Amino acid sequence: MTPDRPPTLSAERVGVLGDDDMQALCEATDAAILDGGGFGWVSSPGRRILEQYFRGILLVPERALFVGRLDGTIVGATQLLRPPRNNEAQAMSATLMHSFIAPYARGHGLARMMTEAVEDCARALGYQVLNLDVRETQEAAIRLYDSLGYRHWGTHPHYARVGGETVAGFFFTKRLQDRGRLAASRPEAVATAPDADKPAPVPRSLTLYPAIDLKDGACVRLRRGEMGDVTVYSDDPGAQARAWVAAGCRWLHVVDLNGAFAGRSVNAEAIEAVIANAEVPVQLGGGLRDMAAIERWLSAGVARVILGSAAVKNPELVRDACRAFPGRIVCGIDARDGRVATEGWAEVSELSAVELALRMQDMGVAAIVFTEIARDGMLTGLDIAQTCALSAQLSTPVVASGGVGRIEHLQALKAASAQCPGIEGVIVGRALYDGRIEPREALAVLG
Ligand code: AMZ
Repeated sequence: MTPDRPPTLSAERVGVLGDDDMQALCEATDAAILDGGGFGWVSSPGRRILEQYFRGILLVPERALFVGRLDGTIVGATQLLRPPRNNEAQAMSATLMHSFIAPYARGHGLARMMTEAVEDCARALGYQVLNLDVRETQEAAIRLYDSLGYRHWGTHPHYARVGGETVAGFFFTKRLQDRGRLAASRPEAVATAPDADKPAPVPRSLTLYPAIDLKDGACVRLRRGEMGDVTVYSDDPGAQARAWVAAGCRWLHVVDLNGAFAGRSVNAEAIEAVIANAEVPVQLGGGLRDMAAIERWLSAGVARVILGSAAVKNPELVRDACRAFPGRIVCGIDARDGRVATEGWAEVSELSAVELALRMQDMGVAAIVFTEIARDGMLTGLDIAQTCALSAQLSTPVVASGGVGRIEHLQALKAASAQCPGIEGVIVGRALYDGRIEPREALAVLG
């Protein structure tokens, strides 16, 4: 940076982190932690952990990572956390956390820019309130939040131990929406507001996961998971992946069907073709039953792995995997009459879907994909009531699956998600392949 040129500043949400950005982010984080401020850690956890942590954030739908750049280099970061959404009150508020700027980049106003970027994002997602907490020793941050209109509403006297000292923590909150927006959700709060008839808050967007189910190397769809009732749609999984991405899809959902029956990956070549051709994150399930298989696919470029049978039969594996790969382990719960099926759905266990989901949530899975087997491939509509009931008992996001046949089914899910904010996305297979639903139309409805 030359002294006579003002620095360029920017704050943005990041979706992927290249090597240079990751390096700069870890360095800035380390410097901020060593300086004693602005992050959850009180001592440096080391480069490997930091890297794992940031990669994990990018894969957890409930978290959004924002970075601040000084002359193009990342020098700080903050996160928007969309907390458990079990009820309406929780669904109203988001949290700003782990905000920091490296000591060498302070004084330019980047922290303010990042905070405003987070606020804009939270506002666009329909949140009414942004909460945050900060140590009493972080005086610059306290001044900043004060000047941005945050209200200090509480103090925790034993908030953190820093350098052998106990320090207090301050809790701040800010109302994000204008009075018109607020009126839509709490009419009594602004009964006298002249603009009380403004529309309701923007509902959150749902992720569309187009399904690539692989059988004998080809892209297929089954009906109710029966291997005998199969429709082959493409014998080129790589081309199929490209097609869904070209149509605007931001994720791919891949299942190795032979693998789910065999208990090990069978369609490895086809999966590799999908990974090589997908410019978007891929989640993969089917036949992943041990740590070696999980590691293999995560290091081969899969963003998240889905564990189904292992969740029922080997929960310790799920726990260990969640610890080793935070944010990258998803549980697939496939239910027949509310009971969980395994081994390619050939076996039905005694376990209820809700029981398993709660256990998996405790293990730390990033999301739960819930499939109603009776509807899968039948085009008759999702089991929205069951999916909502499940998500209402969880703080982990739920992806709905099984039965989408028409655009109205997605509209119904979107409408239901206002009451069930834990629903994060939906898997669509046959209806997309048959052209009953156009990807762009689906993305427009869900987005
Ligand atoms: O259609 C089926 N018979 C089927 C299917 N789609 N069987 C399993 N699966 C999927 C699950 C989950 O994503 O929905 O395979 C995954 C689970 O595999 P596993 O091997 O972990 O149980």
